[in-house]
Amino acid sequence: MLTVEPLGYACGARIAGADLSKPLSDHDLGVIKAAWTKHLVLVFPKQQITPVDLVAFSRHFGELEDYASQPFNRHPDINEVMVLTNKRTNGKASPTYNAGQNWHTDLSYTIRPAKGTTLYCLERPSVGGDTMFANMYLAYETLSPKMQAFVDGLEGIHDASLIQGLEKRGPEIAAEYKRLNPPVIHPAVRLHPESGRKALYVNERVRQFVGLSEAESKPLIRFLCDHSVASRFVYRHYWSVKDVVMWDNRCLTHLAVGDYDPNESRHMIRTSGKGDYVGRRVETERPQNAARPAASAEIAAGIAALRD
Ligand SMILES: O=C(O)CCC(=O)C(=O)O
Ligand SMILES: [Fe+2]
Repeated sequence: MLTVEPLGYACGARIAGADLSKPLSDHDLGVIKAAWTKHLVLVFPKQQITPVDLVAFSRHFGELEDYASQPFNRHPDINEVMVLTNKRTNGKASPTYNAGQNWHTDLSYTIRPAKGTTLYCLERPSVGGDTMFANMYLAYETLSPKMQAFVDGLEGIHDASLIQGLEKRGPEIAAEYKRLNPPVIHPAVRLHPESGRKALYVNERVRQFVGLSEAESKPLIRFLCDHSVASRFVYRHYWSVKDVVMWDNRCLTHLAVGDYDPNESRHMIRTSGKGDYVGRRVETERPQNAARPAASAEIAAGIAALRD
């Protein structure tokens, strides 16, 4: 028998009584899906599972990402499993040692951002290394109606170069990451297909809004980021080894807190579900603009220069 116990008001619930190393019954899967829609972050404590079990469990919620856009620390045999670790290999720093350290939603810098993510904790430092989750339904719903109407009409440009600490992973990794992930456009507000609620889809990896100048965008992005991660919207997960945590990237942002001793191991494995929605590349904007008559392009460039 599964039990669902809320862990936070904003989001988060613990599911007790599940053994994710075994196939799930339709009934239990139904309970988990309903709890996920309601609580957004689910914690399954004390799981003894293999990477193959993690894949099998995650597949219940849809097709999995193969992490082709970030092929830096995948499991040696399973492309769908990413290894998030600060452990060094042959004296070299792990390319995922500082993953997720600014507020983000997974793979939003790709054209098909991850639907959900499942993380399994194998080792944790003695103190610190929590993960925080912010409820982006509440972030949207607590904006004033005028701001909601404005943000409803915006699209954000998500840029992998805004991943905090990307350059610290090494120049080759940073360059390859950016090459594989040119900026993409996603709506600033997304309707969640299962809950029917609108969620803010703006985070610290958004560079600018389409049609607004950088100067206009920056303070609004800052405001929305700060507003969305107010403590009353946040659940903070304190990890225990063998926790499996799954979250919904369509209505949450999250952050890995980097407050731990780098000499202690923090080691996790992860899967992500392929998104149920596809955005578009920034480049697809250009041909439309380029198609304008030369004279108006010149005027537009002049106005753009004044605006910036
Ligand atoms: O390591 C963590 O706590 C979370 C890292 C992260 O952002 C992720 O797995 O998507
Ligand atoms: Fe993440």
